[in-house]
Amino acid sequence: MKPTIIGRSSSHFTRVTRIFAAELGVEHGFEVVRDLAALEPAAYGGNPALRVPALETADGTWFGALNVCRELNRRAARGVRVVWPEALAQATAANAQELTLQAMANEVTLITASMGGVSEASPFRAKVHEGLVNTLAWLERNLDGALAALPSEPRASYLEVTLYCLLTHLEFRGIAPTAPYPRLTAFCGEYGTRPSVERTPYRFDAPAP
Ligand SMILES: N[C@@H](CCC(=O)N[C@@H](CS)C(=O)NCC(=O)O)C(=O)O
Repeated sequence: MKPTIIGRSSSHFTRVTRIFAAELGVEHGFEVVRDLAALEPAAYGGNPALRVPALETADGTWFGALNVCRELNRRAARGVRVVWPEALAQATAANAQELTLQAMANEVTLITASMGGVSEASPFRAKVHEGLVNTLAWLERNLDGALAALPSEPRASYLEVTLYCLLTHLEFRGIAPTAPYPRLTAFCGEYGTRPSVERTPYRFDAPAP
């Protein structure tokens, strides 16, 4: 049985796993979760948190992007050097990773809040949005320092993949413009030329019939 990524083509956490699979050369299937309103874990590969992505394998199912990427790496035949979050032993790089993941979570909160009819003027949405925008400004100032702390290429780093998926998703979903951040925009331009990225564009999957 080929491992199968369960997720959505429009999801940034799912895209992280699809990019990793391509970077590591792991053959896999892709199963789309068509109804995010579903309340049964079975609709999400068994994830009781009702979230994507998951990775279904003959040995078990892995919940969450980082878990999925680690399992893909264990299955990889290609010897790619992977830089995991815990390997970031320098403050700027470690903080860039933390802030990138938090910003991805903020984005999920904002999308869910808007789908749930929470007003844009609500203090709840304002704080989540402000935290996101502050984070983008921090990343703009600190990206070069963070990247300098990574081992030299070739590499697949969780930091770069998550950051790329965050920044492009902000534009895709219209959550916050990235044009005001030239360094982040340049990073996306450079990283976006990788075949793993070109093969996994964001798009909205067809809804359940
Ligand atoms: N900690 C999880 C977060 C996953 C997550 O928030 N996924 C979003 C999609 S990008 C989701 O399932 N959203 C559906 C919803 O909230 O209804 C991970 O790292 O994979």
